[in-house]
Amino acid sequence: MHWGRFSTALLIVILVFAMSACGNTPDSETASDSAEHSDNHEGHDPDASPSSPEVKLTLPEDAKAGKEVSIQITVTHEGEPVNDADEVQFEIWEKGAPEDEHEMIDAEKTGDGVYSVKKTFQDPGEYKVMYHVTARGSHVMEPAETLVVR
Ligand SMILES: [Cu+2]
Repeated sequence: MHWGRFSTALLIVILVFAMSACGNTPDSETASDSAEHSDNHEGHDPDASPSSPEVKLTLPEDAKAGKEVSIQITVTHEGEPVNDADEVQFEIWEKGAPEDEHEMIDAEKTGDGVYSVKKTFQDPGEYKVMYHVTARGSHVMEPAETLVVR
């Protein structure tokens, strides 16, 4: 069994799913280009292949209803802060809310590799927070994290 080939195919499936899940279509040519690229260079020096940026989500520790909080991510690529992200959005919804009630908020760059939004939750409850980052030819998103608002 060709595990290498299988995992490349799987990666493409995940990538395509991630892009369609987003509602917008980031540069799909870049995606197929880089997939071809890694195919052609299979078995070569791994440092030479393109890598995705890393994203770290920081949720407010003490979120209270009616009080503005800041939600932020830090984006790095190969150990360096990324200050030229093409698009950073936060998707926020109350736990259990249908897809059409998910709020998409464009983030602002507020520091070195840091992108954030300010948000006031009107009601206490459990909220889901997810980021969508398009940078350096990759789209990065992780399953939502839970934010408890008291
Ligand atoms: Cu996304």
